[in-house]
Amino acid sequence: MADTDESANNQPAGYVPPEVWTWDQTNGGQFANINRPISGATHERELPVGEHPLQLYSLGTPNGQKVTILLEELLAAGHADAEYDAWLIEIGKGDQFGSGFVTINPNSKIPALADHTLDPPLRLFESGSILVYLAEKFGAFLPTEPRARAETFNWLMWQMGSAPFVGGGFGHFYAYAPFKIQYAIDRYAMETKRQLHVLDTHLADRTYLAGDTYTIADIAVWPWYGGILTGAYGAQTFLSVADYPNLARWTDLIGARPPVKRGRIVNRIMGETQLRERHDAHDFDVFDL
Ligand SMILES: N[C@@H](CCC(=O)N[C@@H](CS)C(=O)NCC(=O)O)C(=O)O
Repeated sequence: MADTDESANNQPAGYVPPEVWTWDQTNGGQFANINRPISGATHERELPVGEHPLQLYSLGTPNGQKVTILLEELLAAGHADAEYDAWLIEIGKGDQFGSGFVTINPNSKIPALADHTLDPPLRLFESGSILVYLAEKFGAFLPTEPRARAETFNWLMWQMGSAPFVGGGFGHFYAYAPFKIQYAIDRYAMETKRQLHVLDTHLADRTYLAGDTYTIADIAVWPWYGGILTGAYGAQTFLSVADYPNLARWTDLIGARPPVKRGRIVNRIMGETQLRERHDAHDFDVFDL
């Protein structure tokens, strides 16, 4: 905590943290209307249920894309029981605080999934948990050989722990905060570049993150770090992404897979190509993917 003599340097100048933090609902920022210091539902709203075994409630952010990419990969690999309905949860409108969504995810964040092949349906939240559940359920994209399996989990857990520094740290302060704070941008740009270098170094002599096999680790990491390399936050130049050629090679390799091209547009509400909801494999037919 800053000492009061230095408070003139604080942002805003003169700010000193009070003894007890209180919620200022007018503190601005892009997410001010949905951020709350408490959990739970704000309104009653049941979730829709479609005809497929898996019901996904999500948005096409990097965390959402992980699940839709895996589902499209499973379907492409012949696992017909991976058919799914992808319902749109607009987090900017507060859909994640509806009572039905909170029942599936008490943490009120996308993605959330319900497996209706079990009675009562099994609920899943946290994208890493969803990836592991689906990979184990279908016996796919998760190696059984101990070293490759351990590497898959190493990189999956790395992604889950690391990406919040990219999204909630760098992305927030570089692209979304209501004003630019050099200290915050420097801190998180440093960490984001460190993470990009970790991946680039690891991928120098491996095709995929776990070695020779494409796994749920690649599926988890690609939307975040492939996203940075291809334009997320408009930060390619700022972060000098040309410094990471091995990561660029891997980004292109994963991005060229047809199931990845399909999965990344599901529940998207921004950008050129958007499939707001997905209920049928033919929903992709209108796109030139
Ligand atoms: N660790 C979670 C993070 C999920 C997450 O942060 N989801 C964001 C969108 S990418 C969200 O739903 N935010 C809504 C909110 O915070 O109210 C996961 O991987 O599933």
